[in-house]
Amino acid sequence: MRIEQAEVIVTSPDRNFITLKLTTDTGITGLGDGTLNGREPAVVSYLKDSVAPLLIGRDAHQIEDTWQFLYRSAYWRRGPVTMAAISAVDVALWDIKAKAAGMPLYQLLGGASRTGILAYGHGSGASTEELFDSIRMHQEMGFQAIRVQSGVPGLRAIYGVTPSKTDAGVVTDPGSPDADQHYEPAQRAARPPEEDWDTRAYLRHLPGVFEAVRNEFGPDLPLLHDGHHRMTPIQAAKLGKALEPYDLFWLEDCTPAENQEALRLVRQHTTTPLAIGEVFNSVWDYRQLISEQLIDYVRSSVTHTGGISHLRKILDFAAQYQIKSGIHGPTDISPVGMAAALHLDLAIHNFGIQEYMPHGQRTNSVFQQSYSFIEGYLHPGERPGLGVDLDVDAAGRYPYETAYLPFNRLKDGTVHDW
Ligand code: CS2
Ligand code: MG
Repeated sequence: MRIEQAEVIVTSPDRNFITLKLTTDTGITGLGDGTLNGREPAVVSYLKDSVAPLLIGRDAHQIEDTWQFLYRSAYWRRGPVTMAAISAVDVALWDIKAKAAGMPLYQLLGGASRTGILAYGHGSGASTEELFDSIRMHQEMGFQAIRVQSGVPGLRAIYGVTPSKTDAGVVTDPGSPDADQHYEPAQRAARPPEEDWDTRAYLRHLPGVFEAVRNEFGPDLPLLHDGHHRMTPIQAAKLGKALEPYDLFWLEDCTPAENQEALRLVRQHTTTPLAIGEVFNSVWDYRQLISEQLIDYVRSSVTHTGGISHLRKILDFAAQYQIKSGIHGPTDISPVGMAAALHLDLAIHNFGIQEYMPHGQRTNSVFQQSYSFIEGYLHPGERPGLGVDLDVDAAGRYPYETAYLPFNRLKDGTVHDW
């Protein structure tokens, strides 16, 4: 079975998505997600100019050889653009192979290790009242685990919280007419939007938010929080310790982890579980974090980490240290990338939890997916392959629009992680 065609499909229903579609000489097609929020054109060029021409004529069944060829023949190693492009190829080939075998992709990964995939939703609010409303709405939608993101007094805008009444991160129903109320961090603009930040104000405010949430919703509800790379290690240690009474499921991206040793300091001070890795793109970014058990959850998405083939290897490495998956699943992971995550989630033994921000109505008109969300659990479905189809005509109705993620400046004007 040879690859005959490689098409890069750019579409921007609720936000920009980059999809690779491979077609074989048997007529079987496969889809892969190469979306890199705020840097989509770079992945489009890498795929079109440096990858697609090399795929034509290759045996579509040779997934591992294609992966190693694309990784090593480029000479230059790793990086988000390269690994998103390799991921799109890898996932499209797994989609093809599973369709050729006539079974859902998870069956090729070892079959189901569980009946459903526990998901967490994005609870958020500029105020405690809005936050409580958002948590209740997610519970009504069936979510049994909730991420809590809150505004901070004195800050104009903050990651994960829309200033408006509309709840950040989720619409009441993915197909609802207010889907365009969806929280989307990347803003369609000619330049990255600037937001403000004050770590000390955040550290003073957040423990009180979790105390209020625990008092309102009780001790059992699994609660998560995303620090989004904005603290120093000692600040992360301070927050992790302050949140221990509220028994978080995890504290995510508590400090930038390019310096993996930094997590040793955090680990010394707190037992709050740590999740890291959504901005990482290879096993090398995790080597120390996993081998020294400095984290509890691997946050990478399939889309940004070289695909199913490479993320599976990372998760198998993590399993040796009792570290679990917490695959990244915001709306800037397309339904194709989400489906790939779900097949992996279902098959691996060391599954932890899956992030789930339902896509909006326009996105669902472009990507027809077979995955389901029922009473807090996701399932990829039983269709052969990934279980996602892309309507090329619908995709053509939403042309790419330049969009950038925000960045932070501190009060003195210093640029800071957003
Ligand atoms: C966030 C992401 O979901 C998360 O954990 O960190 O939404 C992140 O802000 C976006 O993926 C950036 O594109
Ligand atoms: Mg995050």
